[in-house]
Amino acid sequence: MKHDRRDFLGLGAAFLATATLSRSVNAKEEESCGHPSKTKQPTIAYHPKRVLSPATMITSQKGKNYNPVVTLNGWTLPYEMKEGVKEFHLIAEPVLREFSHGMVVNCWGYNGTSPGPTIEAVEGDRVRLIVTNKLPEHTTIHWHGLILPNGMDGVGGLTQPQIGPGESYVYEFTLVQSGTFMYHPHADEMVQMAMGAMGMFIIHPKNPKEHRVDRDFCFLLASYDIAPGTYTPNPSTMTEFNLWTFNSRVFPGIDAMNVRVGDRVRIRVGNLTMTNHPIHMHGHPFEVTCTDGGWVPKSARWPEVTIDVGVGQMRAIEFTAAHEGDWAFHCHKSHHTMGPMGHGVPNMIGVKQDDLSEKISDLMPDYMYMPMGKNGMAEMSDMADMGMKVPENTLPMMTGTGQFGPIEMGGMFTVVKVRKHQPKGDYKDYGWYQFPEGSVAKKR
Ligand SMILES: [Cu+2]
Repeated sequence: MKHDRRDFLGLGAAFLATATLSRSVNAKEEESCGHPSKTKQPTIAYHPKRVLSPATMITSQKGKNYNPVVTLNGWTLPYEMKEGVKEFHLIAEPVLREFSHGMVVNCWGYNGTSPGPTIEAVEGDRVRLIVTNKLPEHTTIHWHGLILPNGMDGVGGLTQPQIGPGESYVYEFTLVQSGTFMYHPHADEMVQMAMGAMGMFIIHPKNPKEHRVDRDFCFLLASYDIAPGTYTPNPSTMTEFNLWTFNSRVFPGIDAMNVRVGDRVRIRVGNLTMTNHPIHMHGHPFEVTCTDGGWVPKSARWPEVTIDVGVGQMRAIEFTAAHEGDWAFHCHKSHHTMGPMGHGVPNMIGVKQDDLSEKISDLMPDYMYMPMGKNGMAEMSDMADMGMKVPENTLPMMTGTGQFGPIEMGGMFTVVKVRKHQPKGDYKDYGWYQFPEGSVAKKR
């Protein structure tokens, strides 16, 4: 079933759907994947079931001989030490994820969030991962990139029986490598990953002096097809996704990466979408220092400002933050830095549309015609701000506002904030960069 926005954006002009139409699309979507979908905007604010309290953070970081990763808009899973084994509990379950202010999505994830919490451990650790399935169908977890006994690899049918709804399975193995890895189901993958079931698995080197950085960020790339006005991703979509996310968040809902001038910075990016993403960093050349296959030897590294992260791959990039400012960090496929509303509309660049609006409203008074992009799309950068009606639970195509005006992004985009005067021991976001006088490009 392809309930495409193109269907109601057709007729040779751009329309915005009415709420009625959106709801019928949503009802169809519920049938297609059997997931309990919301037909109304939830009235409660989104809260993950397990909020990482400051107390948890202190406990889980006490005595660590490594610098923990910062998961963008995410968290690290606490563990319990049981007779020398680090024991983690993962619960696969339906979750609500706020993608950005104004959009909440029915996802599948782990422990209350999608993506699930980051698992962090140290090379040489013995780990026990207890997986409980609260999804409506069977699942497994595959530990992507890990060297482990075959029976722990998590491929349903091939290396283990599927984990039925309500069942718990135990995975236990020793971590014999360090680097950046991922976890995801290897059971009905098409549906479960399209619904957001995935997470990161970070293994720090045994020797804390190896691969040491000051700031260590990580996130997963995920894509979704959620028809405007609806709440549930369509898992049958193969190429036509309309939401492109860092950790199931879209700009401006994505955390900035705050660093201090002089910091060695690592950003680990895993790709569990169905296409590649050329990830681009402004202002700082970087090197790829780690893939999901392991660390890249120093002699084999070269400078880049864009690195293509292929499907099922992980790339960790590193650079020394040298230049103060607000540096854009984004996927370079321009449609991947856009929100859903407005994709698939007819090309109106250069088309005279002055009387088209009246003609269409005569024919179809319930629809609102939007004279879209005669001179480009920038003129409709934030439809909601312009007082235009957008379907419920739907983000605009271009949004976000900086100190100089609209940023016109909406997908895989965030900012690396490099600051000279970031207070010691504090990486809070203190807002936009204060440009020295005379340092900003200006009108002549
Ligand atoms: Cu992309």
